[in-house]
Amino acid sequence: MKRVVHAACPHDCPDACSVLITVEDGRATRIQGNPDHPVTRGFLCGKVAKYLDRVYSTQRLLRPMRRVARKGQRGMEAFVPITWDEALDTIAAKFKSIAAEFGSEAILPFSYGGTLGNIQGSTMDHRFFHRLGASQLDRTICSTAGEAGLTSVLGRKLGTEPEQFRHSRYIIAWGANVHGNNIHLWPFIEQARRNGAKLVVIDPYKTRTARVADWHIQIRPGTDVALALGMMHVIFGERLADEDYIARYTVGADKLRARAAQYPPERVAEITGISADDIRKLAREYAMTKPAAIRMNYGVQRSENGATAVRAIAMLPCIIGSWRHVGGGLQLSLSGAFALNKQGLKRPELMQKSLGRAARVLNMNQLGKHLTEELNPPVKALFVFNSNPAAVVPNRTLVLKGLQRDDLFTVVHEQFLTETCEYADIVLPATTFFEHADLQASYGHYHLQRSDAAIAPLGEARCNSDVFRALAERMGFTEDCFRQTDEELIAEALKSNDPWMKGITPESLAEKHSQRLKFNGDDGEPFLPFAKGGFPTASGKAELYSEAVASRGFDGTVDFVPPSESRHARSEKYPLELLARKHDNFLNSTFANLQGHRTMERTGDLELHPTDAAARNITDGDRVRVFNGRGQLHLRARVGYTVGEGVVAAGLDWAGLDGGEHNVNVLTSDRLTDMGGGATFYSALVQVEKA
Ligand SMILES: Nc1nc2c(c(=O)[nH]1)N[C@H]1C(S)=C(S)[C@@H](COP(=O)(O)OP(=O)(O)OC[C@H]3O[C@@H](n4cnc5c(=O)[nH]c(N)nc54)[C@H](O)[C@@H]3O)O[C@H]1N2
Ligand SMILES: Nc1nc2c(c(=O)[nH]1)N[C@H]1C(S)=C(S)[C@@H](COP(=O)(O)OP(=O)(O)OC[C@H]3O[C@@H](n4cnc5c(=O)[nH]c(N)nc54)[C@H](O)[C@@H]3O)O[C@H]1N2
Ligand code: SF4
Ligand SMILES: [Mo]
Repeated sequence: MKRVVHAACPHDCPDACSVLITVEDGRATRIQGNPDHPVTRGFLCGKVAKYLDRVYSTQRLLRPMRRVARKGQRGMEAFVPITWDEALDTIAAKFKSIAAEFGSEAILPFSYGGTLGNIQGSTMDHRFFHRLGASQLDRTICSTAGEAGLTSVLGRKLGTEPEQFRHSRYIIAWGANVHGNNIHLWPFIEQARRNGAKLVVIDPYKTRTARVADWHIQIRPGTDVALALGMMHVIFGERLADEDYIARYTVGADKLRARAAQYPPERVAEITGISADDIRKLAREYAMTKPAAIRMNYGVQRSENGATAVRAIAMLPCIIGSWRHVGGGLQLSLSGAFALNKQGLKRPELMQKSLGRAARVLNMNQLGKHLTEELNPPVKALFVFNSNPAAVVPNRTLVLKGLQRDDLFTVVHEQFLTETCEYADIVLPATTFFEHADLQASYGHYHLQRSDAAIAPLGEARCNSDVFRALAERMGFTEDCFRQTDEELIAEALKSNDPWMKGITPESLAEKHSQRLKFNGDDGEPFLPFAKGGFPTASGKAELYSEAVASRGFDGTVDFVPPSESRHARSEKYPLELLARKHDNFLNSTFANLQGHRTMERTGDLELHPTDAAARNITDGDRVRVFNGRGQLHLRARVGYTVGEGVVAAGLDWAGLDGGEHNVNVLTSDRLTDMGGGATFYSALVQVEKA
């Protein structure tokens, strides 16, 4: 029998696609983008279009396993299969003994974006670890710096919906690799360009998006604050600002004017590497072409001054008043619109029961430090799911040193034998989104979706919620919340009095699969979050000066502070700025292990500028050693103009594939961003030499 199941792609991607899965006799035979979904519009990215290869890969983990070899040894031979009962009993016994000896905070959950589904992403797991009294994980690896910067100006993570970009006349993709990481915005941009819109890309790397743009501005990494201030200098100086919008809906404009006056284009040119004429041209075009929209993405905030950079860029639409226009404004993340019942799902009050207080919070970007430094209590157990920390966390050498500890009990719940599994004591098999139901919000559009399970779990795989239900039972947690089914969890999530959630119920979602949030009480009208102010900040206005930011020791407007790991440090030992990038055809470390996906991607390369190559006697194709004080790796030189002078780039990959050891995170730093505790993947200095 043949049927078509409605699902939603749960990967960490702004597009949150509506997916149709054809199932024949219990087996998925086809995947396609839903043609009726207003953002998906009938196509999927190259990664997920090949998803059957992932679901039915012969490398899928299908049984629980126990380690029998030393930690760090690769391959299935390092494990023997065990039953779920044995696995769960072992974990529960270990958690109990560790809690008794060291306190429950010696146990640390570690998860991130394996699935962004609200049920499999963070519900039962949070309940479980709260009830256990485990340490809390500060999930900062991706977006918290940007969130801090954005909300310091706007108050909430809201912005321009993708459907409106078709009406824009001027589009800036600012640290946003639209073609690689946000492909469903592209058709709207193309539509706008057919109507005469101009696309500008501000990125230190010549991405696929930059190559097809009208104008690529190859900014030096970590200097966006200066560029935004330079634009403001021109906009204020040449009276291009929307003074009416500023007067009505912003605070701190005068302080900001004074600051911008310190950043004439000539000074900004020296910092950013962009000519003063280009800075003037960009500012004028942006302020004078209506409507103008900025698609900023998280690339901007992976620098030491990343939160301030986002703060500075978020001020621009407030100054030119582009929030007023359909097709104007700015988008970074739209996730703040989804007022789901997060408290009800996560039950933070359970911590009171176990600890009588909130458990300590550990920043995930510093996992290596937490596992290797003296902590009280030390981390003695790590439960990893929805994440591959051995690959994705910065300062990987330190992370591996920690994971290598024989006295650390590590559980990994996974679909594949990842690099992290190489250090696991117990490995548990996880389902894919084909095999479980979920509720899917988005950070790149305003449609809430229900994802149905298409097929039965493969082998003995279990979904995240099932694993934590079973563990709660083993631990003797008797609260009712541990017995809620996934369907009950979906209903719980939708218990919300927020007006934008009106009319979105378990029943309506089961029938319609996808519903746009109800912004104006009705469907379909363009949503203009800040056309008439309404900023949910302390002042009720867009904060061009922020007391909260100032009280934390930063400039209350914005000011350019160069990253300590940047060319401004004038390091002779490590003079090159590294962009430790994502691949277009992988999703962070996900998909990198699948041969079909690898053939679409160039891996193992170090991209460098001809001048930097010549200075080191390196020619295209040479093997090079890339190193700094944290680590080294060997890559193949690719000489060209994808990067500017003084900048090199390499992609995130699994170590150990193709016989190489090329995981770029041995070079990245676990230093945190200015605000938000974020990761600084794009602030790292290295040296390169011919191997
Ligand atoms: N194909 C694919 N899609 C993905 C992902 C993936 O790995 N692959 N990852 C997903 C995830 S987890 C996320 S968070 C989103 C992220 O989506 P993006 O925010 O788009 O992510 P990045 O690729 O980190 O950064 C975007 C661009 O910022 C540039 N950049 C780096 N430093 C600077 C700087 O200092 N200034 C400026 N202006 N630009 C800079 C980079 O060169 C890069 O091209 O994408 C998601 N989608
Ligand atoms: N050098 C460098 N490092 C980076 C980045 C970069 O740009 N450069 N990007 C950073 C960013 S933005 C992010 S968001 C992080 C991402 O870090 P992670 O969230 O760890 O991302 P992934 O590498 O995609 O690993 C997710 C894992 O979850 C598993 N998984 C998927 N679904 C499920 C499920 O339902 N249950 C369970 N138990 N497991 C599941 C997948 O198989 C996969 O191995 O990486 C960061 N690391
Ligand atoms: S990864 Fe992104 S673009 Fe690809 S199918 Fe999933 S949501 Fe869509
Ligand atoms: Mo991310």
